Amino acid sequence: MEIKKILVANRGEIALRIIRACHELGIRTVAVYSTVDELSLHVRFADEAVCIGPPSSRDSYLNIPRIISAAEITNSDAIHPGYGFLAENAEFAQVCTDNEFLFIGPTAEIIEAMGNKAAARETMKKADVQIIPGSDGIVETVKKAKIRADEIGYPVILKASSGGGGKGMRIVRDESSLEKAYVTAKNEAEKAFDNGDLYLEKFVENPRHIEIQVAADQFGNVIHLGERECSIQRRHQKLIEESPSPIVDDKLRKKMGEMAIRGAKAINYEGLGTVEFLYGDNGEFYFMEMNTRIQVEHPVTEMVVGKDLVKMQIKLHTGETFPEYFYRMKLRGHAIECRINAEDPEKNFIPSPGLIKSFHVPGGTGVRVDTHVYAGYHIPSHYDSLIAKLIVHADDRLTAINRMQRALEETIIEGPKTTIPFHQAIVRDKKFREGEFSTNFIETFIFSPNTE
Ligand code: MV4
Repeated sequence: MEIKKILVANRGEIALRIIRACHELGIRTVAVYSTVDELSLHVRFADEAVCIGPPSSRDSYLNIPRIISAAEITNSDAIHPGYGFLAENAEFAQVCTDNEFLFIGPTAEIIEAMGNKAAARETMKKADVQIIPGSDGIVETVKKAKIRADEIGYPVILKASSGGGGKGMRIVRDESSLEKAYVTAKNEAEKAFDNGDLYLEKFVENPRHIEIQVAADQFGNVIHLGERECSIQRRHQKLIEESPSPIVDDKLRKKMGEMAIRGAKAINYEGLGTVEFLYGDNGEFYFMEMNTRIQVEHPVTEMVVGKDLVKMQIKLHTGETFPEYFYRMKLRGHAIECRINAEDPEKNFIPSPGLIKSFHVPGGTGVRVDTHVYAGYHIPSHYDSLIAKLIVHADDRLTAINRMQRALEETIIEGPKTTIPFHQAIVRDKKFREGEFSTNFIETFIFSPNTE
């Protein structure tokens, strides 16, 4: 199938990232934008741009009819959803297909199957993928949750089946607090996702979040591209990601990789996907969720495999298969990404939108910056606060950390407060440098800005 024009249904750095991949493939691009994004670089660098509405996401980047109309009037062949917004919306994928636009992502059926987290657990269990001990599907009542929690033992965690990433989640340390946790988690889930279904898992203490990047063609071939270590997160937002993980050796990578491939094959997966695992301090790892989109942190994988994942993703959806050497892809060196947000780390990460007065990006060997902003750009307050991803690559982890320190030092952003000082504090930290951390790292981390 040949594709001449792709509409990018997103904004910010990822929209620009996708436009770059398209242009290298000789594919024309259409940007869509809300009225506050007119001066963003994704609009500037696309071949065409269509304003799809006012700032509110609901009326622009989340508005399916407006995006489909933009694809129609520009005669686009395909739609790339990026991450966030409509990327994992099964209805959107189906509407694209029904209107004869190629959706750059898996089918609506696969998105739905993995979007229902309780059902995804069951599906993966059947595929012989190790899941966290827990409920079979949803727990319909407090009583049923109590019975299952007794069987697997406390602590347990209640999670929203439509959730993912924190909302509608409660850790339960003993039977006496289960009922209240169940009710509050259910209410939260109903409010946030319009679906109060909950499932139960054994709570894994001090886990690491490690995910495997997979890629599948349309002929049943699936490869994995190594892991990403994503344990450095705050309130379920990742701050730093790296590849490889400091604790994954060749043997563990092979086991995790094979398990991820088995899971992807079991659901006839198509395109790029990520299988998330929790790694416990007992050395065991368990399937947690599968993400059916290109992820924010994909560049760390790109740096160690030396491949453009967005180009690969587009090619897979146009029916290309993997060249033979992809099955014995070597991972080279170590990559780290810091997400730079317009937030004040000294004021509980309160968003800090507004005018960027000056903007200097670092450079030199092994340094990459993915951003849609520039000096004179106004960060709108309506969307997430990611303004740039700083990615470094080096031969080994310590060299990469030192390179990240150097690159952070060179980065100058005047105007908004940013998370740069926070990143500088993390990369100075002894435990971080030793690779000894879990998802609890930030909770116990004491931030003191360097005043030198
Ligand atoms: C868990 C877990 C421990 N055991 N699941 C899921 C979404 C991700 N953002 C965090 N998640 C977790 N799932 C089991 N079975 C620990 C986390 C977790 C977490 C949970 C509650 C509050 C804060 C947390 C911080 C990091 C990880």
